[in-house]
Amino acid sequence: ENPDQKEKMEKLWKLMETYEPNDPESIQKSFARHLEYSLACTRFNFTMQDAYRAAGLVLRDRLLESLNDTNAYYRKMDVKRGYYLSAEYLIGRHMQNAIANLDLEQPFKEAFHALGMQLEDLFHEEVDPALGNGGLGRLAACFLDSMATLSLPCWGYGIRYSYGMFKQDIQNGRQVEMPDFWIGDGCPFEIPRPDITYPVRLYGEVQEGLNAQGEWCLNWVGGDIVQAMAYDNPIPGFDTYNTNNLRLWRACPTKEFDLDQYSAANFTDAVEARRKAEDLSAVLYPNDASYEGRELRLRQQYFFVSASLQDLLREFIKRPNYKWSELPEKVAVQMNDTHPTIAVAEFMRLLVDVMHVPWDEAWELTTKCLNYTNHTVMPEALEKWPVEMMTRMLPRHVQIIGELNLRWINGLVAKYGDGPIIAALSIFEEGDVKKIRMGNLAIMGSNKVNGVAALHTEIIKKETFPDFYKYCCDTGAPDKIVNMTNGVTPRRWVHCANPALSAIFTKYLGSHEWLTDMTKLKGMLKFKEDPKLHAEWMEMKKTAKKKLAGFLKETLDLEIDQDALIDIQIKRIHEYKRQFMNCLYVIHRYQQLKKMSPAEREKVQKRVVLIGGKAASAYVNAKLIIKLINNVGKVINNDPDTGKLLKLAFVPNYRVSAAEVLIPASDISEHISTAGTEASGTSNMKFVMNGGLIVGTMDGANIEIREECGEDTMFIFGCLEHEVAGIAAKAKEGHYPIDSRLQAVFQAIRNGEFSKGEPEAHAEFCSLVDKLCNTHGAGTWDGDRYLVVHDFPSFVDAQAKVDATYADKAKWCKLSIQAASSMAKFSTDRTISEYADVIWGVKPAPRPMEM
Ligand code: GP0
Repeated sequence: ENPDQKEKMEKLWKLMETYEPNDPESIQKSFARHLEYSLACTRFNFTMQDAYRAAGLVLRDRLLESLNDTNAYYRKMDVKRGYYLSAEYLIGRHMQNAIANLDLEQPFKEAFHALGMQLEDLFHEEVDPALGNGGLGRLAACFLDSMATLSLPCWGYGIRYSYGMFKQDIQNGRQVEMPDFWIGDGCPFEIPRPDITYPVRLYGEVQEGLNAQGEWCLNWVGGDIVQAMAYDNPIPGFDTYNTNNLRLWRACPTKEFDLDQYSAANFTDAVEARRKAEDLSAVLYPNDASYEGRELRLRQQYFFVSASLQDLLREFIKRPNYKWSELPEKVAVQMNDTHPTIAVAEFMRLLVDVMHVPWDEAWELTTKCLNYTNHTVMPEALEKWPVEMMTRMLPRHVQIIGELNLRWINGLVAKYGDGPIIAALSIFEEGDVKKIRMGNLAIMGSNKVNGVAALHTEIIKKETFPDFYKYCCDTGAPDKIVNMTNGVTPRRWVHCANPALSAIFTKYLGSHEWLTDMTKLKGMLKFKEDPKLHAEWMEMKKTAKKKLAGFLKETLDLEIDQDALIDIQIKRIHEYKRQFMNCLYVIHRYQQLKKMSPAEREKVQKRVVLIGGKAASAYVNAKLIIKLINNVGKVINNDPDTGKLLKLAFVPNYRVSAAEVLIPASDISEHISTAGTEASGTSNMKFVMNGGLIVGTMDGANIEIREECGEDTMFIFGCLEHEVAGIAAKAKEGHYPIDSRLQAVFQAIRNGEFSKGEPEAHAEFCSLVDKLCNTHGAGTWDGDRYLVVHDFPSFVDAQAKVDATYADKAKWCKLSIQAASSMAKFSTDRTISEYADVIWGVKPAPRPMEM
């Protein structure tokens, strides 16, 4: 309007268009500016922590430029967008990854070296954000990296927990949980957005009323309203100018201070009520592959789902002349496990009640936009919420679900008549406590449903959701259930975690193209017997082992022999993952060594066995297994006969930053779940990409890794998935023989060899052993549910084969190179391209450098 004002604004915009230069000197200047002006440090007084922070702000400036321009580009191109809804993101440290992906490695190194600082030291100052439990959360983080790298217009949505995954302390061999207040002094890589908030209602009631158009409608009113405030986490792609966003929601009290409800005398109660709103995003539930039916957890889920759907719909309706029928051409949503599946009902509510889209059209849009990933076949992980609880908290949603179910069941009865399939497919589970099955709701409301590895997807069809699969086949849609084999990002897990290996690949292949196209690694195969490469490869492993040795010295005061074979099992502690079996094997190996003469012992391969992982705080047996591992380690490591030849250590507080040190150093790693129980596994992929070989069962993605890398690269043992039921049936009848070597191990435990002076621990260890030996329980089998006893002998054989193979260094090296070079399939770039093609229909939109 005012031409003078406009001119001034244009001047401002011009100023805002100038980008931060990336030469070393400019980086140094930015760094100094942030130290002084953002952090108020002086040249006489700043710490490494300050230096890390200032370096983080230097990166943040550059991330913001890219994030803003990428968003503007997506809007301009009016692209279809993908939205990943996940209650967990195990993102890990940002700094090294951001430097690599922004292509700033060289100038950063130069800039900081010239100031007398090592980048590595800065990286170590960063807290490791742990907003996830394990595989599922880390997968979400790898997915974000690939979405950005593939220039896909995809965002992540989740919760900004104030307390992430607990810190695990080991006291007297037992896990002790410590709070992880990761936000502490603030994180330079997140951008709080007080301007982006949405109201989220909880509780209250549904009233009949009239909408703005004067039509009859149902209104959800009353209850509590919390505000969801956005915190943006820029996700830069590698070798692209795109930076995507991970938007995490924090719960805040509503802004206006509503004193009507409270008299002035109750001022402090009013403040207290507001403070309670913050509980919603306070803490991550530390359960993995099992849920704890807590009301606060459902509130968290609804909170972030509602905010995310409101946000993405607002983006959709910002487009000029939008039509609801276009929604599926512009929006694809992925629900990561059952955690965000209240989205089915919330999407309907927003469309029908808020946007006034007619019911049938709304349902069509919902089922075209939403998709669901299943991550486990453990029944204890499939969430079910009591109808009573959900009706109190989300009354309108329960109405919607009831209506959806009525229509669904009517259709099914018309098709199949009344019968057990109807009860199986219903969203409601009858019983003393009537429940809403989130898995069923998710499948019904989704366009595609996927498993995370080939075997897992087959099991979903045949065992987890057989009736749904039958329905899909009967209605001509068998491909509603598809497989999307998991992956990992080679940027974090090879390039950043193992720079020596990254350098080898780049040198032998002549470019770093392999980092965005892992099929290029096939080019390494012709060198797999080249002695020069062998020398460099072994040097690479040595470097990684040195770093690991430093880490173990620092965290455990443990000294390891650099010639030892490094054997690692790091993952959540679970009975199905069988850390217990691994520990039993180590005891067996110890017993063998003890029996030998000193001369015989000389010939045995030295081994260091490392086991790490967190146990859910209420998972009694998992915590016992941790205690057992610690006690066994103490005995073995301090025995002068064996201490040099065999070591067992429990690595405390396993987390992303520890994985980055452990994985590159492994010779073998253990992926030994009972066949049919591990959906995929993803650390298996990281280990092999780093030249480690796998001891594993025919389970999850192990099967596909073996297919890609060759049978000779994997030490396979144990029963097959289709054999499990037969073995269990026989065990129930009492036929379940225990190998004599395992008997000897049990005997040692029962004799108290690993619980001297600890009567409580002794009783606990005996209870673990007794459970394995109890072949038939009352009615259901409560014995060795995961077939440790059955698989033990073949596990021992597989370990013997490891030692024999390792003795031939050239052969081992060849297998290591062969395996690492055959891992293209397990890059999340491949996984995400498939999601984008088959499920989302989202296309790459690389933005040009200059906008
Ligand atoms: C599966 F159900 N997973 C769950 C869960 O609650 N948490 C979790 O981390 C994991 C699987 O156990 C997995 O096999 C899988 O690969 C991962 O989800 C991602 O799909 C472990 O790596």
